[in-house]
Amino acid sequence: DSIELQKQFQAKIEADIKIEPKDWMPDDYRKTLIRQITQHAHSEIVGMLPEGNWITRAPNLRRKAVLLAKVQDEAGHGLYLYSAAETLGADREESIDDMHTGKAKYSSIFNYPTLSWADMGAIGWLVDGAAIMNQVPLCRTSYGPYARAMVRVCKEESFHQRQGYEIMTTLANGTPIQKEMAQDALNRFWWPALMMFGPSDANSKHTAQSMAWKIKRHTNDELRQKFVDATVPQAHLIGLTIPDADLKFNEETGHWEFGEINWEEFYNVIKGNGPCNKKRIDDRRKAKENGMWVREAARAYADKQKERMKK
Ligand code: FAQ
Repeated sequence: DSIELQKQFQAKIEADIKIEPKDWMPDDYRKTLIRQITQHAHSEIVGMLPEGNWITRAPNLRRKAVLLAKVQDEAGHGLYLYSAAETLGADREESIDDMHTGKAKYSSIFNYPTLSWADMGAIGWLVDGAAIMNQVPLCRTSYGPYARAMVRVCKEESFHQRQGYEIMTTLANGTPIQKEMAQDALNRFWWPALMMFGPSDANSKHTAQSMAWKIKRHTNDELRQKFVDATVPQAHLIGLTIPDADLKFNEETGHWEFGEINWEEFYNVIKGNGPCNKKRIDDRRKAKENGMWVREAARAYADKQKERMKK
């Protein structure tokens, strides 16, 4: 029976028929999705912190309104994703607690500090740019609720990427000090942005199975290369230099070849030892504790309403 179900499931995957919450699915498919979707949700929520750090210090009202909207969008993405994970039977509060205890991961990129206003430009341009590269194919991922959530998320990420590149363009065309700020932000965020795509294909333990299930549509290295190819000309267009001495264009393949990623740094950050890991988790834990009374009050109110309805 189980072999038959397994066969039917794989046939649906081959035919590009979406898997829906009540459909039969292998346990490991469910587990892999819960892991990836909750890690993705945690990234959106923790990802609000580095930019939230600059909302009160945005250089003018327009910049402040845009940044505020962008950070709120990330909260929305987190909420869609937690809901998508719930359709697989994941418990939202348990998932969040797993992040707080270090059992569940979130993207390495959000463990780096935001030191100047130019970092808001670099994050929008590079971090949201990398997020789009990874998430556009996820609009075709095999699990229905995740794929549908990604459609709206990608529309918003695309606005985020443009607002970041616009900040970088303005700074790069500004005073020498402003241009230097933009270059410095690029220098600090370039390599961590490349690390967002995950370990090299040779070391990515989940890729083969996730590709067979069409959860992932491209490998980590394929998406990383696409990102480099799209982003290098954008840097050149505004007169900034990619901080990689080995970067060169290969006329034959049509791709930008780039230097070796510092994998020791990557693994160190995902183990919890990046520059801001402790601060990020502390901030999220405190947010949960400080918001507890609001949730308790809302629950008590809902219970009272239910009682009243009975009368
Ligand atoms: N950081 O075998 P693989 C955003 C983990 S965008 C931390 O290759 P997989 C938007 C991996 O989870 C950022 N951990 O794994 C935004 C696995 O963990 P395990 C979030 C990483 O899943 C912008 C282990 O290493 N986007 O938030 C990282 O097949 C601006 C082995 O790796 C997504 O999550 C990393 N960089 O491929 C918000 C997209 N890379 O098994 C605010 C959806 C790998 O130990 C501001 N996720 N790991 O628990 C994916 O596409 C995939 O999960 C990958 C990793 C590609 C990230």
